[in-house]
Amino acid sequence: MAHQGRCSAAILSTILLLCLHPLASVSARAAIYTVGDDSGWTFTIEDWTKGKKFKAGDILTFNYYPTFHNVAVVDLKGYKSCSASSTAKIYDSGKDRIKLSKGRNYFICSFPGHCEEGMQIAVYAH
Ligand SMILES: [Cu+2]
Repeated sequence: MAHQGRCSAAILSTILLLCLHPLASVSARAAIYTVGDDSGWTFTIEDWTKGKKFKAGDILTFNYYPTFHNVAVVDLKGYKSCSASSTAKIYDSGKDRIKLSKGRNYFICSFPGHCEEGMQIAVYAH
């Protein structure tokens, strides 16, 4: 009984969160991925995308300590050079949910040296 209560509470709060979240309108078919799985958004993460098939509208969740990292949305040039332009969109909540656009999506951590240490991913969304 106690277990059941916990589960319903968890489900309820998840539903509540989803309803309150601005991305709640995303189609039910969109998948949600946690970048880096249990390790979260961290160093040497480039290979995490391997073998995954992403679709436009899928959500990437970036979990990390905002004191140490952030997520910058960059273009190919920014990805290759590990630099976020002054106009780059930066997420820094530590629990960011970012919707994939069709085509290539590039994300780096813009803290000095982190992208160079492999804190970057390139995602192709079909
Ligand atoms: Cu970082």
